[in-house]
Amino acid sequence: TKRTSDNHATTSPKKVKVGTAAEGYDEKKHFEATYETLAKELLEDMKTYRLPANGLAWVEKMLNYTIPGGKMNRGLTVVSSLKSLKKRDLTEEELLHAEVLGWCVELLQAFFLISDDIMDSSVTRRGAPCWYRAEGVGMIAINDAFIVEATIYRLIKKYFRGHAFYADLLDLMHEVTYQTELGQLMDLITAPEDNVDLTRFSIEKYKYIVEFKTAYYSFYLPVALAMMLHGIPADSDSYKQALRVLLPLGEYFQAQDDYLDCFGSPEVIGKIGTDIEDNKCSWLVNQALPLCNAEQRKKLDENYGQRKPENVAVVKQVYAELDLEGLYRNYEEESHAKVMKLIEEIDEKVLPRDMFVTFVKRVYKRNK
Ligand code: DMA
Ligand code: MG
Ligand code: MG
Ligand code: MG
Repeated sequence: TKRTSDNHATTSPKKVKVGTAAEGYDEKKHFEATYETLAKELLEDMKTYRLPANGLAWVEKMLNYTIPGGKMNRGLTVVSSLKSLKKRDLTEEELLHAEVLGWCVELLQAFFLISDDIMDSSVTRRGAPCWYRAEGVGMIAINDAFIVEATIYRLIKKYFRGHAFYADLLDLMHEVTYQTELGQLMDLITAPEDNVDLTRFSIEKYKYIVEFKTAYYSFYLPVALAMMLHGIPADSDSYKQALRVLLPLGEYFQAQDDYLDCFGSPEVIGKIGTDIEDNKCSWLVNQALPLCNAEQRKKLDENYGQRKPENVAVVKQVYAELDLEGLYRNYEEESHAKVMKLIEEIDEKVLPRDMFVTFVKRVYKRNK
């Protein structure tokens, strides 16, 4: 994003060339401008349900609080993936369609995050209080999450109702939502807060949780949506090829998220970590368990899954003794090499390799 505006520092960097995919437009700003349009359209649509003025005002505030302002990696990936598939700049219509589906992924993400923050007892998100902790919101956030999910289907209906792939689009969204909810279920029931038992954790359980709670919606979905827009039939084998790269990439991304939960800085990642307090089957604890000696194991048993800062500090001290940061750096290198190798195995005649490389670049060695 900086890259594009810097290249055009001589022209007005703020100016958004809306409606054209000509060379030099700012992909991120254009995407953000489309959010404004879609938010207005969703509010207009709600008026057809005779939603009273205070309801409209609530939804407007809620959408603006929970939808924009993130990294938008998932949404922007629909646009960049369609470009890779077309091997050229997009027409106005193609760009709009990719951006609408990009925002649908961001809406799905907001739906999951609003609920995830309640279930994880999180405090902040994107540098502000989590929506359920915002003034006057509380458990109304649960219904807000449902509304956000429903808006996805209002947009898809508006923009794709007459298209040949409408049913496939709905199927894909529902499938990925279901997968994510199953992943969230396993994430939550593997972390009962009243019953800390570290023998419950394992790398196998970890892999299931992250594949389902993160990889499908964050990595497969944006690419699969672009593939559908490109006209690749839903039963084509190329979706399976895409999964071969995108699931391991998603696993790496969630390990990063778990690493940053403990070692990232809240000002940069915009959220305060809660995995240790929440007794989560995190990448870090799964690395620590086979490495620790009896004394360290005792400390973990006694201090993991406890809400008091002094308990969390003991766990972090054990993590430091085991050099989990160093271990993570190695894992990062290995995962990158593994994913790049999987990309090399992609058949160019089926899918463009640069589509995956672009996605890897968005997430590799991120610090937020
Ligand atoms: C993320 O799990 C998964 C979903 C479906 C939101 P998480 O609780 O680790 O995410 P975060 O660290 O952003 O709260
Ligand atoms: Mg969470
Ligand atoms: Mg969670
Ligand atoms: Mg996390």
